[in-house]
Amino acid sequence: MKLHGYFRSSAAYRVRIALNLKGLTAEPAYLHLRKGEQAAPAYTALNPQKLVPTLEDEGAVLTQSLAIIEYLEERHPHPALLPADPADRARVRAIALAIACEIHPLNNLRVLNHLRDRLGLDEAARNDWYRHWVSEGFAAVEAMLAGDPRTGRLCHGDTPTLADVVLVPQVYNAERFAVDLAPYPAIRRIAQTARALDAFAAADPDRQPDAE
Ligand SMILES: N[C@@H](CCC(=O)N[C@@H](CS)C(=O)NCC(=O)O)C(=O)O
Repeated sequence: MKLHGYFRSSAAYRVRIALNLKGLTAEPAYLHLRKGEQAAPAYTALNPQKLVPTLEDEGAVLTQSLAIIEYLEERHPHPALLPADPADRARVRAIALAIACEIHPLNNLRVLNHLRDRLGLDEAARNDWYRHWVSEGFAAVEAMLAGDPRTGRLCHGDTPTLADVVLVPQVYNAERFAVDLAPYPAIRRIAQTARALDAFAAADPDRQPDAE
């Protein structure tokens, strides 16, 4: 397997965590997003969206981190990242999607660049945008976690699921942009618990060979 990514890409970070949880290794290939390497023709031939990550496995070229993780789940079912019960699976996916679909795309590098280059927003305004969407999204995720008895030491019970795999990278990003996380005690507690696990710790952006 080969994983095309970037140390700070939270979508690639999700896939690194999932690979580690499943005891899988992928040869890394690095693209420097701030230098625009995701737009190079050799890469867009693999990923026409010009986004990381992309996973290559046995001739298959896979894009979109959640599709990649579900592929890994199907190919390597143990340990499972989704619970057995359909309603529980839907809950775990809903937490993951609340982050991956409702928070992350609004704060992507290309969105922040557009706010700067086309709409003329200065850094303070861009940071305000960033923090607004994380805060609004995290308020909802906090309610989903704090208000549900199925929440345990982690998002769903005590073993890592897809929800934790998506939550931790978003918390890392929020910290980088100095989002106030005080209003989200369940998120903070769960992220701290998950990050202490080897699979999460080894996937941390600051521990990747391309980290700056
Ligand atoms: N929904 C996609 C999001 C991928 C994505 O947005 N990747 C970011 C890094 S986290 C990226 O490549 N950004 C490049 C850019 O904005 O130009 C996924 O989950 O794979």
